[in-house]
Amino acid sequence: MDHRQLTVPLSIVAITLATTAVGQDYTPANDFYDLSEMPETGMYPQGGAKPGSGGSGPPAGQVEIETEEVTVGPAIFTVNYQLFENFDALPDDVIYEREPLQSFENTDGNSHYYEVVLVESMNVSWVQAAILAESEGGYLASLTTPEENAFVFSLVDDDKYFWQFPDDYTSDSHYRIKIGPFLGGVRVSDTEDSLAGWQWLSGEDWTYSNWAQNLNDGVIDRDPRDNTQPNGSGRQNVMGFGELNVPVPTWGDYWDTVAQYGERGMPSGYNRGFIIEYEEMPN
Ligand SMILES: [Ca+2]
Ligand SMILES: [Ca+2]
Repeated sequence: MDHRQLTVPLSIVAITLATTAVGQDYTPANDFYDLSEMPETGMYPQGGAKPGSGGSGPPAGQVEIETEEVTVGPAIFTVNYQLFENFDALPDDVIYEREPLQSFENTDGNSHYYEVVLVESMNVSWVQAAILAESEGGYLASLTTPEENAFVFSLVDDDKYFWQFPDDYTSDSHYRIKIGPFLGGVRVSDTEDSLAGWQWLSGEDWTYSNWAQNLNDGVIDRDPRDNTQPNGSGRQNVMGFGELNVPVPTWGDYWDTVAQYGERGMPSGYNRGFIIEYEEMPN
């Protein structure tokens, strides 16, 4: 199972890595989305410098969290928030619900099991979700056929699994986009080509994809920008359902800082869950 190797090394790397890994390219509004009601957690240092406020670092009374490199499958992430090795280790303010396993027989005849994890507290990053899936003996779901994609989407086809950017989030036109549950695709590429380098944590070939399309219909896609996914210009390296204005079975690529309130000038949004796939019935 080398292809699913996941380690959380103890080594601490230079903090500069965090700022070179990802850059933001638009300006936050003055009246930024108020995060004061969000739960306090080590998952991201709540109360840190809010966008536009200048400064950085942890809020008073909170421990500085070192930046570290974390290897997840084929990818390396630089994170500045605490990670937990399994569900039992999660702090109490991570509020989640693990839903009953559902089985599905894919077109190759293999039946796998799928577990939706609803994270109501919206404070589990893609990296953390991948670690939790691995700790259970599974992986973030790989959707390798239209049939599997349709089945898994049917498990999360509800607004409660999709986080929506609030209207007052930013003066940027990226409004009311919904970020859906995380899936197991990760992009490993040095290029700016958003389509390049996608891999499944399962190790399966990336032969099927279902990226969201720009619809300009005013209903499903109210974002006036060209919003065809993946649109990360090589900087949105994890993925999940969504990135349109209603729950959709198509995919968006996301910043790995989604669900992480870090020092990068603005949060990249939140996330309300993820899907674990098991090749065999877990214990
Ligand atoms: Ca799969
Ligand atoms: Ca995207």
